[in-house]
Amino acid sequence: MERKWWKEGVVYQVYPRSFNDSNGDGIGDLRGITQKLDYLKDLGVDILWLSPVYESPNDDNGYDISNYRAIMEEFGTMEDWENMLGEIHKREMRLVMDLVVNHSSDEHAWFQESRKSKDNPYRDYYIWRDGKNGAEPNNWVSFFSGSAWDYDEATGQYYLHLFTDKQPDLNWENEQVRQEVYDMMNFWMDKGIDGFRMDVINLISKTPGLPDAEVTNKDNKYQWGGEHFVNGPRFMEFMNEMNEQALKHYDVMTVGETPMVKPEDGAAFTDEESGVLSMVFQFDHMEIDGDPGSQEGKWSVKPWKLSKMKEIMTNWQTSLNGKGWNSLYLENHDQPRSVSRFGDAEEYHQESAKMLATFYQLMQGTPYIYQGQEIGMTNVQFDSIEDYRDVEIHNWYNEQVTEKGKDKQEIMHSIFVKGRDNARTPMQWSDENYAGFSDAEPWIKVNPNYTSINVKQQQEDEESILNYYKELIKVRKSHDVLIYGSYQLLDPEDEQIYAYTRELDGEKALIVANFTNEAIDYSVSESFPVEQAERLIGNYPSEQEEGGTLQLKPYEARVYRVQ
Ligand code: ISL
Ligand code: CA
Repeated sequence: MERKWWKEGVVYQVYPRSFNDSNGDGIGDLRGITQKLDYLKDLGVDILWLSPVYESPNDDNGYDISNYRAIMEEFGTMEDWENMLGEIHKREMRLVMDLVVNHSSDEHAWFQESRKSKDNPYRDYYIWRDGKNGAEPNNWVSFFSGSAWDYDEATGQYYLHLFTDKQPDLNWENEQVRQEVYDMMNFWMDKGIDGFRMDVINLISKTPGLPDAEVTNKDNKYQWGGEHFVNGPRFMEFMNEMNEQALKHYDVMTVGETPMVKPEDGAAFTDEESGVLSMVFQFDHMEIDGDPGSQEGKWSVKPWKLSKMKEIMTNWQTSLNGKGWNSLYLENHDQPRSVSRFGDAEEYHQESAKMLATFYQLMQGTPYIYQGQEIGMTNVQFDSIEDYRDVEIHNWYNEQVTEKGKDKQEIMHSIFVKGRDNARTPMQWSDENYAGFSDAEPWIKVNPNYTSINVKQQQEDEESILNYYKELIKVRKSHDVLIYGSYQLLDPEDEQIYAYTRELDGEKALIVANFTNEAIDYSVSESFPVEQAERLIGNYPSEQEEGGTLQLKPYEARVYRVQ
């Protein structure tokens, strides 16, 4: 396996709108990020991934880009951005930018032209079709509820948008579009960035003819059309071209956000010989508490099983071992907070947050930390739908409550558990007003628990989640076995303890994580001689135990090593 800086590093995701506001307008910004670089360096992260900071009308908080080569006014200027990049590099960290090219904003100049007339030179930059029998060209549902098509009066045709109606899909079949994208990527790489996180990149190629989706849910007017655009027919061809014309000329990392991707696909996409991406974000483990396989399924609230989590993670670990490379994450700006989701944010906040960090960061792959995760930020509940900002939440609420008349309480509950705004409340820096995020009222409400969960308090507390993250990052970095070692699952059926080993050139590590609020005696498999092992880290003070049985406390996690 090849050594790479992006395999050894830890990535920290910044959602700029909610990270740090430097000028008191209630919106996070680039200077705000620059002010916090020492904090990030001290945490031990190597790579920053910035969610989009390009010019945007913010229908989907920057994932709707109206100019790929300009900075969003609310976030600052190109000079601020260049200064930030310089400061990142000065600290020997790297910067990964978001690349959102499945779609643009409808306010992008290309779309403004495209919609003018059928013979406009930009018409074919997007996906326009005639209606069918007075209705949409096909039955596809949008990721964010309703039809994936919008009718445009000016020319009497429909355009495709897999996301909101302000995010028209770019037509990758058009060679000029692809060239524009590669040129734009080169523009940013020439400025010195270190990689891209590619938004829904495996949706760029659609089945020719855009056929109807199979009707899988008769109650719905529109259907999940994934079979016609997930890992579509020309996806690998386009990605190879992108590598040829842009990526391969720079020392950059890439991570593809790839919904519905399976381990076989992940292995092929990231293959060291024939792959097209450094790594992918898979979603199998994020669908564990819903109905997998469609976008609507995310809103169901289902109990999840540890044995299923093991099956999923292990499948990804073993399918990519020796071929490609995994990304490791429990949170991002689209997902609920992990301590609320997989831990116990009430009774065992600190213990379970540390346990979760230990469990996922020591697998084979590059660990990602989402802002606030390192202090155990939790989900939030706003009583009024008006306090939510996310377009996905509003579309879901309108469809279910306003249009279908579903029970309001039930829909609000699904939003409390699954809504994306759980991850988008302002970063909790201190117990001052607005959590120290801003001097003014933020664009979205602060989670009221900022008085007890915040960076300042955790910096002062040796036992804090924040300090544990620092230690964990150091432990991973100082042991190759934790980075490059192969992964073996122990006790697949155990519903309480997640235990696995890592192995590299005769060196072995054991990671044990108690996912329950009970004390459990766990006897370690004879394949790992725990009595002779050195303890590397744990979230409780260490104790002497006899034999190969570990007396684990609620949400306890431990790591051992033998040589
Ligand atoms: O948010 C999700 C779960 O509700 C995901 O399914 C998400 O819609 C999907 O992963 C695509 O996400 C990405 O593209 C979207 C944008 O809204 C998300 O923030 C982004 O991460 C459209 O650009
Ligand atoms: Ca600001």
